[in-house]
Amino acid sequence: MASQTRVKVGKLDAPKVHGLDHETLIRLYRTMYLSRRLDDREIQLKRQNKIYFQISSAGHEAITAVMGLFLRPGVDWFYPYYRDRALCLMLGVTPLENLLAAVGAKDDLSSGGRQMPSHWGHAKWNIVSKSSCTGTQFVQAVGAAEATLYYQGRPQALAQAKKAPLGEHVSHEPDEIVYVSGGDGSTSEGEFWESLNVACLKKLPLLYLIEDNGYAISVPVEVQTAGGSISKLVRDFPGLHVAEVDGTDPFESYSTCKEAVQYCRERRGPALIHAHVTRPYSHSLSDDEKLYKSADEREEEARRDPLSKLALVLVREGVLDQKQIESLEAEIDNQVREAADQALAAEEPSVDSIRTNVYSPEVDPSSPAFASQPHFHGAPKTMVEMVAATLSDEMARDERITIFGEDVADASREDSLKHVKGKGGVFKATAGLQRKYGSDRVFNSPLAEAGIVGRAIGMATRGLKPVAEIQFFDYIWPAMMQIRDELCVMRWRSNGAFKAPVVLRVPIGGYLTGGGVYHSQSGESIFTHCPGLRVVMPSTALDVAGLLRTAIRCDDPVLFLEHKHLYRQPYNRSENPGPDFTIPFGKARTVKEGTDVSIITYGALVHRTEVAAAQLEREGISVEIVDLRSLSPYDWESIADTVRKTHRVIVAYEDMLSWGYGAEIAARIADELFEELDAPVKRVAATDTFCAYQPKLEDAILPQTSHITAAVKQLLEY
Ligand SMILES: Cc1ncc(C[n+]2csc(CCOP(=O)(O)OP(=O)(O)O)c2C)c(N)n1
Ligand SMILES: [Mg+2]
Repeated sequence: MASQTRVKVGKLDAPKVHGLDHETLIRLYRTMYLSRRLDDREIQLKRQNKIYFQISSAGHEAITAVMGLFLRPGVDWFYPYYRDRALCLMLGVTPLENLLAAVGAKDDLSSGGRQMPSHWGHAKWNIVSKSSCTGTQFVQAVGAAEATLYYQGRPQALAQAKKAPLGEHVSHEPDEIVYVSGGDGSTSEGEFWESLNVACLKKLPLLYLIEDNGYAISVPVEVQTAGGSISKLVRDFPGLHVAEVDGTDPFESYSTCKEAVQYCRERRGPALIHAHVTRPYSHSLSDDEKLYKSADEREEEARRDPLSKLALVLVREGVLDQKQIESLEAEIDNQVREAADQALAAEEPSVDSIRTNVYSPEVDPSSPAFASQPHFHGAPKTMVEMVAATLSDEMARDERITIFGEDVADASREDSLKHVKGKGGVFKATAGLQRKYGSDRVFNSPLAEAGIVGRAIGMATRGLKPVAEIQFFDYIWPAMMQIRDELCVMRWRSNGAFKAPVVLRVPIGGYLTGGGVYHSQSGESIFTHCPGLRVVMPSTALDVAGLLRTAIRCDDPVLFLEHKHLYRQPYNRSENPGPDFTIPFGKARTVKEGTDVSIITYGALVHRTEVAAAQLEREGISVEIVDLRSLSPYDWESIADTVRKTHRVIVAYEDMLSWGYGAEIAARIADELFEELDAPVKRVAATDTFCAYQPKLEDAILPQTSHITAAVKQLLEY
């Protein structure tokens, strides 16, 4: 740790300086100086083209180092911003670990060389992997703090989480808190406000540090934040402890941090510290602040530099004399030099390593372990009833499962539960679950999709199994950054140190006669385009049971797409196949065997294809139908087998014709199975436009049975 005091303290019995003893002051100075020298060394390496990026913590060192005095590595949970080097050093991240990240070494603990420098992550110290996104951390930290309260009341969930893969990093202490930091600019992100809302609603033990250096790259704070002060804006959040402090002053920072940490530890609610700091080294090495900051302003900032200010105090107060400071600094310079030499000699990641940790190395949801036999019981259920039944069975088995989203609870006001039937989701997919499993396990969230996904990520990172709902696919977009840049990437970017195995249930699709453009969208290819995410889309109640259970039991994030039009159809119902029925991902279902033409499809088009095939059968045409069920991974073997059998193939999908999911399947068939084809690959899909409100126009836009029969006949003409 960087905190060891090797320089002899001159006057140990001397009075404290503004409440801080000499040893603590020297520890702080050591860490702050080390942090600055690591920045300087990285800058030098960047200029020598030995590393590719540098972003400094210079000017932020005092408050972040002081924060490290009150937080406990490996006990509290951390979501630190990229300027938190001094905090990370205080927590135990070594200079070598800092520089291994800078050079992108194979053994870099934060990402195995996959992320830019200063993107902290350290499983042992509970420092959760951070992306480059400026606001995503806030809602994830909320989820982590929700896990704190959940584990408190659910010890069995904690025991189950410890037994799961990466369970060695699952921990819970009764007085643990969660720390999250961000810059002045990051407070303009919606996720910051979404997080504060939930933190205050739930009185979470969450400590925010807003490091206000007056700029977000070149944008000054008075242009960024209404009124120029974030602490003024948030003061009226109920139960939020708010403090404003000169973050370059360790003494002021000390009492401010102490009080805020205590507030959170005592479970009085969340706290926010607004710390004014400086940024002497421009935004990053890719920026030159002289382009937008005046010389006067830069000079004034230099006078507030926390490092030189603390050195002066140490000498003035007799904590260290000039010579002792010089020798302490020389010792640290040496330490940095040695660490840099070691880092520069470190092994680089191999080229094949880029494919590791995209998905769980322990649990393969496409493996035969997930193949099972149904044991049917009860009356036939619709797809939506099967969603609720499967969730219920899984919740009984695994206390780590939480369910939340908009309107998913039966009734948030528990008093009302005795008198009302309960809502249980706008489609009733979660009906009865709150009543059965408790309001801590099934609850409504504020109307905030990025928050829903971000919170789920935070919970999953801590070992829980959130099954969150996005009410309609059409409204998933506020959560897109959380999905694409966080959920899918958490395991890969941390090189397997962290994971986010969230299940996101999302009603999708059209054919609603009147759903209109905002209740009918498809767009699954946007998500199959995201490595790290599993995407499934069942077309029958039986497949819902098997695939949803696999989604919950696997250790990767899963987008579980439930077609709204299929929810209550009589033709896809099934008896309950039992509480252990799973279906492996990436295994298609042959709906019907045939010899003349193959139709590869999924979702709402499966049934339409069956109807078309029955009509064609009467005309003597034999159609084979393959329901993919799982879109990423998908069953290339089954696709190839059917193409080799019939030599004529249609890919039928509800998404738009161009760039839709089936376009890629068609392209791969044309690419890899060209020799097998007796006719071109045909696509049947939606028109490249939006669904219309008028049902008649919707029919013209979405693919229908008649389009499928016409396409089959066209193919047979070749
Ligand atoms: C979501 C997102 N938008 C834009 C960026 C590009 N970007 C990186 S840092 C930054 C400014 C951040 O300012 P602030 O939060 O004040 O932090 P500071 O760098 O000043 O410490 C921007 C715009 C990003 N990384 N993420
Ligand atoms: Mg800033």
